[in-house]
Amino acid sequence: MQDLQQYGAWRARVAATLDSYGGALRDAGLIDVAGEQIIARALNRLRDDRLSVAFVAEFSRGKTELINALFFSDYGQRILPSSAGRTTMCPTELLWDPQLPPCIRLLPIETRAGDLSTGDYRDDPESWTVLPLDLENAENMHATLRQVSQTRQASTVEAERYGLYDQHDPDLAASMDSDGTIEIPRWRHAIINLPHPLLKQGLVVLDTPGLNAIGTEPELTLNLIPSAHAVLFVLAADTGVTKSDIEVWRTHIGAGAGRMAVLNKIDAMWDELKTGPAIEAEIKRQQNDVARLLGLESRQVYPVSAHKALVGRISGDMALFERSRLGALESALFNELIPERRAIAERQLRADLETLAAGQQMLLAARLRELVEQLQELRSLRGKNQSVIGHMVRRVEAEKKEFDAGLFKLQGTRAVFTRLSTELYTLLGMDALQGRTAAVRSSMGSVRFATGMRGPVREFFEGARASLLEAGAKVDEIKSMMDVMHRKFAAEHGLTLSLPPSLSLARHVAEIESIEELFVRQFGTATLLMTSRATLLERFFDSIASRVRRVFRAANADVESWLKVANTPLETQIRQHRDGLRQRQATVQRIHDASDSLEQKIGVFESGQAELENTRARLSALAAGVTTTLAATSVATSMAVSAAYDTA
Ligand SMILES: Nc1nc2c(ncn2[C@@H]2O[C@H](COP(=O)(O)OP(=O)(O)OP(=O)(O)O)[C@@H](O)[C@H]2O)c(=O)[nH]1
Ligand SMILES: [Mg+2]
Repeated sequence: MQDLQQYGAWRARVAATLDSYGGALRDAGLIDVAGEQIIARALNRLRDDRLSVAFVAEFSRGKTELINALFFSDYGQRILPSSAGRTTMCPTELLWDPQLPPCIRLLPIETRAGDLSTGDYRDDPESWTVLPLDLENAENMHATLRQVSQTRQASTVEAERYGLYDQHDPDLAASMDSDGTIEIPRWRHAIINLPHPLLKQGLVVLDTPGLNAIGTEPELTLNLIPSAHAVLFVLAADTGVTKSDIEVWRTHIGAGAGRMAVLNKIDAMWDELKTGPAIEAEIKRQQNDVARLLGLESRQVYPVSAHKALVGRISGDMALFERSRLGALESALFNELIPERRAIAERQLRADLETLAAGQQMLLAARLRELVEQLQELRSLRGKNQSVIGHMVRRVEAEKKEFDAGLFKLQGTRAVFTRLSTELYTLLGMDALQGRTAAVRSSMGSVRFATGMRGPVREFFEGARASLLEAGAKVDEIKSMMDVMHRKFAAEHGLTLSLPPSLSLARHVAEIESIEELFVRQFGTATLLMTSRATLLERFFDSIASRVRRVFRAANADVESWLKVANTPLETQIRQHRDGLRQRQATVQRIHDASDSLEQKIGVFESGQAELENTRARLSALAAGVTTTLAATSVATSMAVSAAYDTA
């Protein structure tokens, strides 16, 4: 837990140093639109860096109890409802969004009748029922949070509409009550907004309902579980590993990075009639069994007692807490997660810093060059008569005219740029995507068999991928056109220009592919498909469409900001060069008119040059400060760095 707080503090320090570096660049006028974009994005990333941990398992394995024990024992009682039988009825997220008051937001189950996925509803506050949370009173808070286990009776017709009932599914048919109704969850999704210290640091906890609820909520399978940084799979020592446990593990989790298995309820083995070593051996044996069945190594399975850990923490019984072994799971969770998150953040920030420094150096170098040229020009005027100076005035003027003509020629390439940009936007058009989504939806409606529905969904993925690939090719085309234009312009006017940044859409293509993979995992095999699974598949497609829309929106945003900055190196340089020319013209003119003394002017330029050198040194020190804060592992060192930094 401390690790998470430290990571949060590290992020805050890096953000602070980065912010002052940005401020200094701005003051020195050495940052362009592209640079501003990099800083804003990096600061956002540091602020919103979330760490999500999902708990997935069959019902009653103790997921919720584990969450209570790991994160919320400081409330002095069980905060999320945990009890025998099915308890958590809807996916429940715990997080802190400072924009909202402490509350629980609940999405009614009836929304499952529509075409929208839970993800879509996130942007629509109207659809959620909001209940405030009374932070002062843990009892009241617990009572409000019991909403996540609420259910109600529904007719089979209604339940079928939500994809929650299927007469051909023997398990579901058995759940029918004598009056012909079945019990369904009251809510589809819950988001608990809580200003808890860990949640404030960016931790997001996802509790899921057990049983086939995981399989019926596409948002879980397609989005929340795959995107979680850690997934904890919970088994219980008293039930052992059942067939349905294995099924959940295979379809929804599987071995991989950030995946951990927990063997809960080891207190069931605390038999007073057995010796300590005998109990120990028993636990070890179960741990090995679990590992073998899940295809993990034994050390990747954590035996714990969530219940005893919670009791131990609440009652201050440290011996009991020790015996619960929760400590080992806790440190493994954070020791594994945080260094990795940090390494990713560090890598991104280093790349950002390099780009910023390169941009700054280029602008500085250009400005220095202008200064040096002007100084040379002024020095060459020493001892010259009026007419030579007059000649110089005309030469600068000619140079400026030529430059302006060059700018005019650039207008032509701008038109090409605009045309290509429009073509790019068309490829990524949201309307076209919406059209294709509707087409798949209607062709799904006309096939009665779920197996027949897979074709259109596959084509949908194919189409989405093709559009992104084509868009990527268009981006490359624009980039090479811009490169040529930059090189030509730089050569014609003797400027050094850096080439525009490049953009890759590969990560969006990869995301489409991973969504498709999840779809295939769940629906790809013919055997799993009952005819009546059609409603479920439709629900899934809605979620898939929603995810793909999000990918396209992200790709559009990338393209938009890239197009905005693609031109900036050229434009900033042009502006700087033109200002330089204008200034030269004015200076020479004033000396020609004898309103300024030559020596005085030379003095001004010389001190300007020295000042610029100073700025360069100061900015490199600031940039180095950010890098040191980035690398600082201990709080002490990085505090020292930021202290030194503040005085710099
Ligand atoms: N003996 C013992 N009981 C536990 C332990 N952890 C949880 N339980 C009990 O097991 C029951 C189920 O726990 P929950 O936390 O509700 O389980 P869940 O996995 O969240 O179940 P669903 O919400 O229904 O999916 C509750 O009665 C808990 O008190 C444990 O370590 N030891
Ligand atoms: Mg639960």
